[in-house]
Amino acid sequence: MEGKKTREEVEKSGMIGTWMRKHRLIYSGATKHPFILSIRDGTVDLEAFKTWLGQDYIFVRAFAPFVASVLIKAWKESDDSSDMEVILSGMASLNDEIAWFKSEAAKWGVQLSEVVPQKANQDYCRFLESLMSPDVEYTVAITAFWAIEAVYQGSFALCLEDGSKTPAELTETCRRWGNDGFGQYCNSLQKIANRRLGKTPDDVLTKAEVTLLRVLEHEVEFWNMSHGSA
Ligand code: HMH
Repeated sequence: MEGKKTREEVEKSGMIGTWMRKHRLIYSGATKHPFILSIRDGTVDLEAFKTWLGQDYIFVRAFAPFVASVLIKAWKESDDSSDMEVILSGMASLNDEIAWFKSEAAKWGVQLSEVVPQKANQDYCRFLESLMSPDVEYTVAITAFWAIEAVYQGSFALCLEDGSKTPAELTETCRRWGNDGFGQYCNSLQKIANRRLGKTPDDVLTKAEVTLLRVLEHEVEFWNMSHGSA
């Protein structure tokens, strides 16, 4: 099978590592988006930040049921009972995150009840909903879950690196997703995805790769929307 990695090669770095190398340009397009780079260099438009805040609150409210659907799939399909704890911990942090969005929005004067989801957000939420179907394999769903979290982790971690000029009022936001604990959690999700992808039939592998690319595209569109460049 030319162009394809052997199973042994895949087991060394994991399928996710292979895909990250193969799709590194689109991945860095999602994590090093101009909106994120503007936070990092301190030139961010605070109106754009407020737009992101309100829109992401709506996104997270749709993301929670998606994570619940992954939990159900893990319970039904997983070959490792410890997956459930990792997914549950993600759900628990979403509870905290929703409370955080509310208090952060109040600080910035953003009325969450009046936020209207923009098209990129609606499209992304509809995509999440399609992944909640029982027809979507656990392996595909956990790959998407990892990618959604990993993009935020990678993006906001950049804004905390040495030399970044992130405005003080945004560092707490960046720490939410850029902190080491969130990084560890993403690594746990990546390990689960790699384990599943390492023993999945080729047709499911293809579906997972396509789904990963869709996630990255939606993430870029979400940043574009926030940045006002949609
Ligand atoms: C758009 N992607 C988007 N919002 C989020 N909060 C995350 C990923 C990570 O939780």
